Amino acid sequence: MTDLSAFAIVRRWPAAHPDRLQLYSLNTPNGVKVSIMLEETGLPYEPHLVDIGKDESWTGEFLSLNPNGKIPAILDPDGPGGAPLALFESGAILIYLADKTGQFLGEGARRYQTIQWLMWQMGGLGPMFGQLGFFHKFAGRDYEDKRPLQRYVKESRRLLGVLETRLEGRDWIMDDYSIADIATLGWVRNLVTFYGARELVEFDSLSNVPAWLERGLARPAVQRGLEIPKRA
Ligand SMILES: N[C@@H](CCC(=O)N[C@@H](CS)C(=O)NCC(=O)O)C(=O)O
Repeated sequence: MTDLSAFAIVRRWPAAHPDRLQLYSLNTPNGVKVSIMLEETGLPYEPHLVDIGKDESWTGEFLSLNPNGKIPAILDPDGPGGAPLALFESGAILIYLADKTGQFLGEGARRYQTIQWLMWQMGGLGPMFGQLGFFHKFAGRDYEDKRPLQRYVKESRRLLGVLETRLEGRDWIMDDYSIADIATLGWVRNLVTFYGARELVEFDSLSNVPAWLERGLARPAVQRGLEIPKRA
């Protein structure tokens, strides 16, 4: 049996199946990227709920795996060379899981272009939508100065426009379904549902993005992944 006792995180979130990949997460837009990917690939894994509402990602045990204090993170008992591998940052985890399973990334030029769109999500769409959420739905909503909100609304609309153009004549960001779609679907869904920003970003003026979102949400693995791990 695999021994994960050297990893402090298993003291707070014990592994019932230490031979399986351990996922420490919550079903937020960043968290679901990894659960969707795991559901899509069929890799056996054990999800652990890290309740960020209770600051559990800032505990010593979690920080021992991710010093950045954010979900998602994984611990794969069967990493490169058969040694355990701990990883954080959802984009890095997606690339790792794609390489491990040989799925949803491709080779040659296609590999780099997929990573390009993944980085676009990681560095652009995710952070900008997140700021829009802060200023539209959360604490920033009460700020008198509306310029920060306007800035993030404008940038979110622009990014949606980039996606709209990219999806012209394509079902998926890279033609075939890839980790670029897996990274982006949960964020776009969150923007128009949980953040309540559908009208604000003029989502219904788009056609390719809504059709792509619907296509993505129809995938059984996406539906399952969106619920894992869920707060009790
Ligand atoms: N760039 C990171 C961002 C992760 C992130 O922002 N996670 C949020 C949830 S979506 C979190 O853990 N927030 C908890 C906190 O900041 O206290 C990634 O993609 O993994």
